Amino acid sequence: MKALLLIDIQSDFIPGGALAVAGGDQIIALTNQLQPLFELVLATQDWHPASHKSFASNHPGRQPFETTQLQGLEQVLWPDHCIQGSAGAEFSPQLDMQRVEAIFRKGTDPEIDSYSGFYDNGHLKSTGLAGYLRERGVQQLYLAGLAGDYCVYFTAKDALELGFEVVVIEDATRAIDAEGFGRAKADLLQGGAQLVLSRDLLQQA
Ligand code: VGL
Ligand code: ZN
Repeated sequence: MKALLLIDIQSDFIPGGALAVAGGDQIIALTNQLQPLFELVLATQDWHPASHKSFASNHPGRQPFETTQLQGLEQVLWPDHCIQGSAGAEFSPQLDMQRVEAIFRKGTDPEIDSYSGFYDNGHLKSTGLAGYLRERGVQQLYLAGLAGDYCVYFTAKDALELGFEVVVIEDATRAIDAEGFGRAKADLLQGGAQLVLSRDLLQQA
């Protein structure tokens, strides 16, 4: 059984948002078109308290996109984004949510960031996504969403490690940094992930 996981398609990651990913708006109609090909559609939602330590604003004198150490891990300092209950944390209003059966929130612990939909960056706590997928009999996990070089990449990496077959729908994602995304894709291929284009899936259907 295959599932489609929509990663962080939230207003703050869409042009006009606080941590806009260039072209992020261009994947929404496509992900809506892809949804009917899957028996199960799930979503993740970046969901930070205002006090989150991944925000540059919580480190006096530091600027967004600088790096620091957090819980012994390298951490990019982001602009404030996806604050719990804010408009920017909402799913894009253009995103079809009727078929989304469950939403996995991440990034709620102010002390650690969480790019993957499965675990925080220190792999200290699970979101429950792996157990959910196993209980629903999912073997193949298709990924779409934002951002390709952060949350899509780390979700794919964990999914591979957990033993799922991973398919990244390459044109249904956009990256913050093109070079970083190039490295991420090479790493995922190396780890056994597949990269496909949405037209290949839509033609098969
Ligand atoms: C993300 C940076 C910070 C993402 C989330 O969804 O890729 N990136 N928080
Ligand atoms: Zn975040």
